[in-house]
Amino acid sequence: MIQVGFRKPVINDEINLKETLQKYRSGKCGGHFLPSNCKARQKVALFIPFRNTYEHLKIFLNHMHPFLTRQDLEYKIYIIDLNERILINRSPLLNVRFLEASKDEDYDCYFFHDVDLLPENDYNLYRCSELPRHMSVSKDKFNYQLPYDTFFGGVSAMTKEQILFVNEFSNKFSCWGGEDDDLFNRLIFHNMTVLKSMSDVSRYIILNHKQSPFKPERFKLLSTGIKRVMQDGIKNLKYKMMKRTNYPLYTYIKISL
Ligand code: NGS
Repeated sequence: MIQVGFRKPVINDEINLKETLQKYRSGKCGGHFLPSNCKARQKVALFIPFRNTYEHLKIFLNHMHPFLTRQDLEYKIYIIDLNERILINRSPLLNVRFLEASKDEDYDCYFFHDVDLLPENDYNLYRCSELPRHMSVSKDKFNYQLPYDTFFGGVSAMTKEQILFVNEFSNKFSCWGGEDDDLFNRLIFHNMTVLKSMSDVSRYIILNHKQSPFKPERFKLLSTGIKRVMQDGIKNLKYKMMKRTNYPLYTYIKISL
């Protein structure tokens, strides 16, 4: 059965960003888009952690710009990369979302978005609510079921107030896994419920990729996470800015830890 709002993402190796750019030229640079005939209700920053996944990035941008412009959003896409090539230290990379985006604008909504996830339904509205939102509830890889109830990874959206209240992600998680579970624990510790969209609307296709390296220490960090909420997070993150470049379809930021 075809669902209302359903649009199948185009996934092929032929996608070329010059053509995407010709179709979705905004007049502004750095991947900043505005609706042409109205004032958007929310200004949204989308943060995409990037690890040499250029093939995914092309498919992602080609899908996301038309998807977001159809929602009449004002938005900007940030690609965030790490200078260090050896260790993938993921959680500080995520914490930069608020610190760097808020240099440009006081956004109403800050998204964290994996580059390999493509929304399939136009009714999946990219905006924030009075509670943190988890967007990527159902993925084709899991037969469109939530992998576990407390899952907060993939795509999520929080306001500035929500981010600052919980001190964003812990900076201690390296490699893959656990940092999103830890953020979920922080939200619950602060008595915040997470809003989840209905699974037939929040459907995502996942692009194939190799499993990133992970470390067993993440389970210990998770079990002691709540003790560190106040001193480990956005408030004590230290990083060096290596590069910040405005491209037509996105702003590229490279940091070093
Ligand atoms: C869990 C990880 C989460 C991760 C989730 C993704 O096991 O960080 O898998 O599942 N937790 C730990 O490692 C403690 S996925 O959708 O990729 O199959 O987000």
